[in-house]
Amino acid sequence: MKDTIREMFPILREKINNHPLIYMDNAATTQKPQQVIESISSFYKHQNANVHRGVHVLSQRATDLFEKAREEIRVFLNAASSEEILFVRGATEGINLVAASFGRSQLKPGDEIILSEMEHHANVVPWQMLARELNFSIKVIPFHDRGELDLEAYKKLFTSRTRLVGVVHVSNVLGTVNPIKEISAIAHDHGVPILVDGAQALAHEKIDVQAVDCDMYTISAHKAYGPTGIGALYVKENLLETWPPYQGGGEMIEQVEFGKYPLFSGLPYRFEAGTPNVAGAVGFAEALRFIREIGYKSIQNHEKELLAYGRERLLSIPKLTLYGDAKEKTAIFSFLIDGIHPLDIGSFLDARGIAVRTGHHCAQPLMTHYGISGTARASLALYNTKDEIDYFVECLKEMVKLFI
Ligand code: 7TS
Repeated sequence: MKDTIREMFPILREKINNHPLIYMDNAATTQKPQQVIESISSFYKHQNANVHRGVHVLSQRATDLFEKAREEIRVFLNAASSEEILFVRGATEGINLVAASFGRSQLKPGDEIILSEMEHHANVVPWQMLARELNFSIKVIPFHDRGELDLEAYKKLFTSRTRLVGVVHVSNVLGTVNPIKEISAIAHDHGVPILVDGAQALAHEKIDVQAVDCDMYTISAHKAYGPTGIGALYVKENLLETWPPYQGGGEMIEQVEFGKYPLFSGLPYRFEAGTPNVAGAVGFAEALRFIREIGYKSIQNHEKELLAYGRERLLSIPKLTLYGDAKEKTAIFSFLIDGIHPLDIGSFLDARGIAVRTGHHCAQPLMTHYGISGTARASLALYNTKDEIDYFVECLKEMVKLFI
């Protein structure tokens, strides 16, 4: 990737512990390009107002920008209609919305849902909380050690009581890109809707919700060069029409009278109670423009090169185990070094300016699969370079010499 791309990210000029920042914690959150930062600042300087409720010019400007952002997301995901795009705080809230609205209104005692063993806690805990309340059960798709879902085992999990499949598109620990088109088709053969957690996909993969034919798909802007606190949930319109609102308040009603049940707004507003994160939506749309200008092709070419290079370099380190070697994967390296605690790896690298994450990465069932409690994880993005990988590997080699 050209230097001009790195120059678009002001934070990459930071020094950390007297070293140039090498940011390899992109699965937690990506850095933001200048144009995204500018778009948010410009919104507050020139357009700030509440949306959908004022006749004044600023309110109309803010409303236009907010609805334009929804349309940008629709185009980006190739949803059929912008009524299928709900603004949420992020992937976590998207999944909680599905659980609170669809789940609470449609799941019954004795029902079953299917999740995978490699889910982030965001797609596990909301279902566990609801399962206790409603008495349904959760079945789990196992994965093979190299990090690929066992689709034969998946097919055998369906019964007449299966009501939902929930699967992560890209694993935040292993980088595995799951075959969601195939997983969706299998769910639909059984008449079951599918929810895809796309938090880790948006920055790396072209998403086409109609082509993969999933029913629900959720994303977070901050994992794809956009701001924190904003994301989107896509839900097929014919399903969304049957769901009740899950939060009440302003924006989501047509009429309220004491003594009567409120009359709710149409889609998508029925699911967007209260003042939304307008500036966030503006920044989100700008991040999508940024991705589109660069193009997934160049992003993927670059990241695939980093993946192949990094994998080979890391495997040259004695006593290092890499977790996740799926055929289709993003540039994420989860690893352990025999005899060194992952936390020490994180601190050692931090002292040299390298940001990686350590721990269970909110995927404890996945850790249980491997019989470990956590890993060190370097997750790359479009601005990382081979030189950074070289330095990262040198630091790890130095550490192995010192510690073992
Ligand atoms: N789903 C997946 C697959 C994720 O990786 C994450 C966050 C979430 C959901 C939640 O997203 P949020 O934007 O709502 O917080 N993953 C990580 C991670 O790997 N390290 O920190 C956060």
